[in-house]
Amino acid sequence: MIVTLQLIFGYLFWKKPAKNKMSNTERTFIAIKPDGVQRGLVGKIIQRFEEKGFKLVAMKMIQASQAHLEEHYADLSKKPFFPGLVKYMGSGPVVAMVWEGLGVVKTGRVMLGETDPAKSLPGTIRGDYCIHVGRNICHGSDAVDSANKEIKLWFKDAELSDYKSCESDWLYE
Ligand code: D4T
Repeated sequence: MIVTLQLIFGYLFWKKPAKNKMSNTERTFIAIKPDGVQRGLVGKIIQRFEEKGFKLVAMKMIQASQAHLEEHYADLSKKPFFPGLVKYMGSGPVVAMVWEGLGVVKTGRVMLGETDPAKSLPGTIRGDYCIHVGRNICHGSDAVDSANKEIKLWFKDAELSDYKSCESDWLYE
């Protein structure tokens, strides 16, 4: 009897985890493109994510192959700018990074600004540091699913650091 009551109450008052609940350990893939590297903006872009409070989980400089970039931008393969995009992205090293934090995918995109720098507000990375859509200095995942896919494409599991940031208790309640 008691067990039955426990089951009924348990069922009634059990709080289902929200399906889209945001997590402090959400991750996004951010890349500083070859123009961002050449123009000496690596430090400034990293600084913005650090100062915001996001946690750096992985970072490396890599000159990506054509095949790798074609896979990264596979969704855009039918676009007229695709060949130029792949060529530009492979024209020099990029700084590939994984950043972690609550809502980092969406907030990361806000920090980057619009794809077209001309439409990006001052205060955003693209709004402050670039002019042309074909040289927009940084990439950021556009959704949690694509972030996970991109992180897998650019990093091995062993390259992702697992550590507690000493700031975390002061960033989250
Ligand atoms: P990335 O992927 O670089 O963060 O860009 P976005 O997510 O903001 O935008 P996107 O996928 O639509 O475009 C990818 C990449 O293509 C370049 N591009 C885009 C371009 O050269 N000409 C264009 O007309 C567009 C729309 C810029 C970003």
